[in-house]
Amino acid sequence: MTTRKIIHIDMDAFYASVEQRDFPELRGKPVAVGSPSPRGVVTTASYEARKFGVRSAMPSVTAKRLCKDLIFILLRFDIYQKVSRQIQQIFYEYTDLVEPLSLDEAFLDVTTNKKNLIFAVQIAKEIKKKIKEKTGLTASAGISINKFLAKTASEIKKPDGLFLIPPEKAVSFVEKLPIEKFFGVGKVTSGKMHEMGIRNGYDLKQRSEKELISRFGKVGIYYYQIARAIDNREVDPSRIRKSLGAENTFAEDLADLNSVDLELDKILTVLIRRMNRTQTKGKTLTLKVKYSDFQQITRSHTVPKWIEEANDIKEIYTEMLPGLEIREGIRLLGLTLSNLNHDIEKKEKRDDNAQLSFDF
Ligand code: TTP
Ligand code: MG
Repeated sequence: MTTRKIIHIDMDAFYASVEQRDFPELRGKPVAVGSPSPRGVVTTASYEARKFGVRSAMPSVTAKRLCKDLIFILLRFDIYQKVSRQIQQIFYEYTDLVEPLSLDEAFLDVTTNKKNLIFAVQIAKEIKKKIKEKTGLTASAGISINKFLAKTASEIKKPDGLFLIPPEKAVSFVEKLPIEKFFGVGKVTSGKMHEMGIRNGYDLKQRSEKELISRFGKVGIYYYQIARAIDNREVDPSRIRKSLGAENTFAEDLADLNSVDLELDKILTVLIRRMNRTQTKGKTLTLKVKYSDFQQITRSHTVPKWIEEANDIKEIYTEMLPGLEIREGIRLLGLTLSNLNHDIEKKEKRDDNAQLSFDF
């Protein structure tokens, strides 16, 4: 088996950097992209604002308290999309195996590439240079033998960074890596791992697959593998979004329907933000409930009209709640929208193409 060469590219403080590029008076200043209104949320913060502790997904009110001089800028989604297309074009100069994760990041498999370059580091350097020339913005690159390592690597030297984890260093790199830096290990999980005495990859590797599965469910298999620097997932260029969701794992399990209602309200806010940001609507809503023993249930409802507003969603999930069991406690709640407009548009396009080919 040949070793794969995977690059992960991620733009630095993406929305905020675009705003500082287009409005020079914002350069060097603490900037938050998002609405300053009482219910507003920061989507991203400039590096100057991050020094004060301002972070993505933080309520604007909290951000303002942390940083008195914080400047709020409203989102200009069409501009970010334009930049996103520009950087993707650069990626395709090297390979068609490009898997975008969001507007500002993507995996590239450059094991074989259109320019027949041997060194993935050289490709990453060229891509960073071209991004800078074409958009005026900086990106960070991670290079390694699989997605997990490449993604982890791109975070290490941010901003404007480049970091290589060569195959022979992969295992020792993971051993030393603090558990909260692992791609795919969120805050709640890293907290639990700390409680179990797992501080880094080395500690994680000492646990059996069986123990990790019994503690974390199916994702325990993934934790077992990444502790050994193994990640066999392919870079998938055809991955199109089929659903859009938001979920939350609670630090303490929920014990009554009242708190379920409160938490769903918060999850709804996040989902609506994601829907607005990506201009997504859908026809199916799924409620996911995971109990303290990791048993999971889902309830779905499909409607004939587009689900596009908070009220539509609330109405649907409120109908699903009566009779919902609490059991020993609920550890996770999620809301997912599927049957999306994008997905459907793509399907329609494909059908058009199929139709054309009949004309011959
Ligand atoms: P990220 O790549 O997570 O963050 P970033 O590019 O702002 O900063 P970093 O240098 O750490 O990579 O997200 C990319 C963009 O997606 C970000 O600029 C704004 C948007 N975003 C949201 O709208 N909400 C969120 O909760 C997050 C995390 C990002
Ligand atoms: Mg980024």
